[in-house]
Amino acid sequence: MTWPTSRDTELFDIIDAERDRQNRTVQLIASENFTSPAVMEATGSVLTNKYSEGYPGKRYYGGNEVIDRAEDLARERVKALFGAEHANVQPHSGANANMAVYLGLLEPGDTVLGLRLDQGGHLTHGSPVNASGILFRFVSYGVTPSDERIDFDQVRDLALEHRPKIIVAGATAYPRIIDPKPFREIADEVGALFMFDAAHVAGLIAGGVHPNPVEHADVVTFTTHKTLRGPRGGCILTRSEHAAAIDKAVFPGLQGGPLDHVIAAKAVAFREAAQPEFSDYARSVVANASALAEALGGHGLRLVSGGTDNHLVLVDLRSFDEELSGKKARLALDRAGISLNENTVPDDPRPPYITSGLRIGTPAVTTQGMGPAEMATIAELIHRVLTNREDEAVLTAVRSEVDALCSAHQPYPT
Ligand code: DSN
Repeated sequence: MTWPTSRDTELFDIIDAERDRQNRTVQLIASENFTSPAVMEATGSVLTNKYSEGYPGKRYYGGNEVIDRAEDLARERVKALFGAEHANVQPHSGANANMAVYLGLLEPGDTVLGLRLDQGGHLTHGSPVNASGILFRFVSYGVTPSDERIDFDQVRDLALEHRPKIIVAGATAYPRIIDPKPFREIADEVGALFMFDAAHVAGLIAGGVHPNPVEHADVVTFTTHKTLRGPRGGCILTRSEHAAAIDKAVFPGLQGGPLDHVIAAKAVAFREAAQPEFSDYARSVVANASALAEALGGHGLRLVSGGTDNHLVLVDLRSFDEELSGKKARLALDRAGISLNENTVPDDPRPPYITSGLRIGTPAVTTQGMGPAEMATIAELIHRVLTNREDEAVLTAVRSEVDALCSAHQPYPT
C-alpha cells in the first residue's frame, strides 16, 4: 500500500487554525458543542469506507456484518436512553430527520401545524423557503405577546380550524421548557399525529432536566451534535406502528448510503449521555444559562420571555439600543472573540438576515468547565462590546480578556 507521502499542509493548517479558534474564543452558539475525543475517533475511523444502503440484516451491499453491529448498537443505545420503541439513526441531519417524518407520514399538500420561524421555530417547520413549506401546507402558531411563551389557546384554535395531520412541537430559538402534554391533548382532540423536534434539547432530556417527549409523541426527531454532544447528525425515535414508514422515508425515500462512521460516533455519544456525569452536565448547562440571563438582565438587556429554563437566552436588543441590529452586534462580538448568532425575536420588524436579537447558548462553555462566575464575566464582556462597538481599543482589550478566560478552559489543548 502506498499512500501519498507529502502532508497536505494547505488543508491541515486550516484545521489547526480552527482548533486554535475553538481553543481561544468563546463559543456561545446555542446549537454547538465540543465532542469528546472518542466521538471524533469513531468519526475518523475506517467505517467511513463502507457502503451499506438498507438497514441491519437487510442491506443492498455485501460485507456489512460488522457495520450491522455498529448500527444495531447505536439503535439499541438510543432506544434505551430515551425509552423509545424504534430508532432510525441514519438521518444525516436534523433537517433530514424532519423531512423523513413528513415524507413518511404525509402526502404532499397535507396540512401541518408548527411554530413560526420568527417566533422561535425552525426552517423545517414550514418556512416558505424550505422544502417543508413548499411541499406541505403548514399553518403556524406563535408565542403570546404578553409572556412570549407558546400560545396553547392559539395552537388549539388553529388545530380545530385546520385539522392538521401532524402537530409539530419544538424550536430553535425558544428559551423555555416545551411541555409535550398539552400538544398531545390537542393532537388527540383533532385526531392529529404529534411530532416533537427535540433538536436543541435532546441532551437536556437525556440528562433528565427536561420532560421526555417520547412518552407523549408519535415521533421525536433530534440532532446529535447540540446539547447531546455527539457527532453532527440526526435521529428519529418512533412508536413501533410508524417504524416501517419512517425507515422507508429515510432510505430509500430521502437518503442513499448511511454515514457509518457517524452512526458509530452516535453510538459513542449515546453511551456517554447515559452516564451519571451527563446528568450533571445537563443541569450545569441550564444553571449556566440562568446565570447568564441574570447577569445580562443586570446590564439592562431585555430577555425574551424574561429569562430561560433551558440552554439558551434570547436577547431583544431594541429596548437597549434601537440602532443596534442583531447582525451588527454579532459582528462586533466576533471581533472581540465572542462567537454567537443574530436571531429574530418574536414579531421582529427586521428581516432574518439582520434581526433585532442575539441567541446565546451555554452547551459548549459548560463542556469547557465554565460555571456561573464565568457566565457573569461573559455577560460583562458582551455588554462592554455592545456599548463600545465602534471602539477598536475596547474590542482589543476584550479580545485579550477572552484569551485569558479561554486559556484556562481549552477544549482541545495542543
Ligand atoms: N442550525 C441550527 C440552529 O442553530 O439552531 C438549526 O438548524
